[in-house]
Amino acid sequence: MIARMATNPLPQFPPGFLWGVSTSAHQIEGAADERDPSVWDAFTAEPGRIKDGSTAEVACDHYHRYPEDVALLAGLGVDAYRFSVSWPRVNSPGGLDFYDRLVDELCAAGVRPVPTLFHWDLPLELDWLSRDTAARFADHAAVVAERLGDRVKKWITLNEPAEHTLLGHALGAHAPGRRLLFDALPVAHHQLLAHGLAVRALRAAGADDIGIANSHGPTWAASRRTEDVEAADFYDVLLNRLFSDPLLLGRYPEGIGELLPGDVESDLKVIAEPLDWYGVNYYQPTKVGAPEGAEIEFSGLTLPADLPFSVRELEGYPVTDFGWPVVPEALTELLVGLRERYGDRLPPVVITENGCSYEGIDDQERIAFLDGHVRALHRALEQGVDVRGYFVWSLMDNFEWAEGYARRFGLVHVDYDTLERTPKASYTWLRAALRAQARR
Ligand code: IFM
Repeated sequence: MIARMATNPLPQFPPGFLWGVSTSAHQIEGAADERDPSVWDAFTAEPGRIKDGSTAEVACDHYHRYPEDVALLAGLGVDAYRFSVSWPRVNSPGGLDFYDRLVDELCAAGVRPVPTLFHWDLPLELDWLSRDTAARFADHAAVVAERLGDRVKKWITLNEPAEHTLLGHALGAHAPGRRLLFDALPVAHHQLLAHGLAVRALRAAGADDIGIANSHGPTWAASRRTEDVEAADFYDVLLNRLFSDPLLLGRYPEGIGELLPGDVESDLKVIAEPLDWYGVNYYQPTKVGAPEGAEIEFSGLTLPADLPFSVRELEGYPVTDFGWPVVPEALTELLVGLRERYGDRLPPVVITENGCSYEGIDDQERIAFLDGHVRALHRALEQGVDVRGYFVWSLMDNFEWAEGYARRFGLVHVDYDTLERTPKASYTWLRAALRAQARR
């Protein structure tokens, strides 16, 4: 293992601060033939959907190699492991047994299990355009809580409903591959309703430490011109406030509620069930301006020309191998902004994902990225934001959705031919940083 980069010691975080790493079922488990199919299996089978033509049938084979992966977690010294429970696997005979074994292994290793109940791999027969899927999700939550609730104390309902709506249903870049544009709004509403119903189901099963993992990033207007500011505000509503306002304020941003089906007011009471904490996945800020009347390439997506905004290149920052700008200070801005917008309605925050895609085992850029973001997080704490945890995305390289295996986000390298795991320099760096936190 290499850990050349000697960074200054990180600032000290409060006692009890939760350090962890994240993964998701579809991206690492493999063993696709040992569970029911999901929308991602069907999408991946369509020619041209996945950039490198790969599938997640084997992925990291975590399903069979989980003891080795738990040993890596224990060796890293994290307090907690955020993984997701595959809904199609839970529906399959013996599927829950796997999570039972995984949770036992984690507890025996002294790592707290933090499951996410939905991370995009919807059972193939279900559809978020249907309101009934929300009720089915609550049933799924109850089944998992019943089985794991004696050992799992911290729960996450959904991962990034914004991306699942936008990429999967509005733009068609992710499963299920729909290109509904603004007609995808019911997908957002039904996921939020599913979240609220699942919170109730988890509480009924005795859970008292429940959050959601929402993606957030500051939106920066391309200029002070009114057209740019209005376009940026619109984008901010779609990517940020469409999800956080109903959850934390019990209302949709202006103009959105009217576009949604059903008795939205009564659904909002369910959606705004109080949370014990609020999960934030942060990767990058976005610069947005008035529409330019042309298709735009952004984060590997082709955005249509007729949207009421255009995403602009953010110049002057280093970029990851994915082309995402590295802007740690935007994490401080984001957290302070959330606190300002939601005040006392914002529960304690946990960063449920933060990370970067870089090639190589001697990943000094990842160390610099994590170092910068952890410091930015500490600055948010100093400015009074109640942040209680930080999870790195990801424990290991994995199936990065439409990008296939071309993007490596892991602290641990995975050789996809042999499935051998090799800790990267960033793993060694994080282990030392966590030991230093524990010592002081
Ligand atoms: O890999 C994804 C993850 O599944 C959800 N959040 C963003 C990560 C990096 O793109």
